[in-house]
Amino acid sequence: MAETRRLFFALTLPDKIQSEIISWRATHFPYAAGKPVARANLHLTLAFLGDISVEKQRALCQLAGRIRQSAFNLCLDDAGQWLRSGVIWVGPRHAPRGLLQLADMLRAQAARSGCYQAAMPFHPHITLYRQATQAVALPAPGFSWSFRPTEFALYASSFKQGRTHYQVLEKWPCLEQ
Ligand code: 3AM
Repeated sequence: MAETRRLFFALTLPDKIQSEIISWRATHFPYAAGKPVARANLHLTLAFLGDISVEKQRALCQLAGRIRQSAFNLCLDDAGQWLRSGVIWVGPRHAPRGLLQLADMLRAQAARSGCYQAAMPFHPHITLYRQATQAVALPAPGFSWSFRPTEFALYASSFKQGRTHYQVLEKWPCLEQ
């Protein structure tokens, strides 16, 4: 059988924002809220591709390289919990148009290439905890991190020795106008 990898497109977060979110998480959530996502694994998923072959990966990378996405500002000022999937997240209260366009393009390219795309609407978020199936009190509004994403990336996800590892395989810039 052809070798496949579990891949997804995501926005990378600047190191500084990753560190600030981790510090904030440590002081604003109960210790046992769920399984915390490691600092280096914080990302904003744009399109999930599933387990795909090297050929399909190459084709999707070519298509991604043709995207000309203008840069946009992203303000992370909202948090929530999805009890069914056990996810606690932070994300933008108002998703910038550029972010929605980028996710739409990547998801449409993925769908056309045969990668199943869930019918659920895109809800941009950064997962902070997984396996958070008991409701927790969310931090009061007032927090926010703003930045200008400079790139999006193709990530490979693997699960080894009880841990999820993400590896950035390729990156593309968001273009300044
Ligand atoms: O890190 P987040 O939560 O944004 O939830 C999975 C994770 O997103 C999502 O892909 C990201 C990397 O694993 N994911 C996993 N399986 C999925 C699926 N079948 C999925 N997204 C959509 N459909």
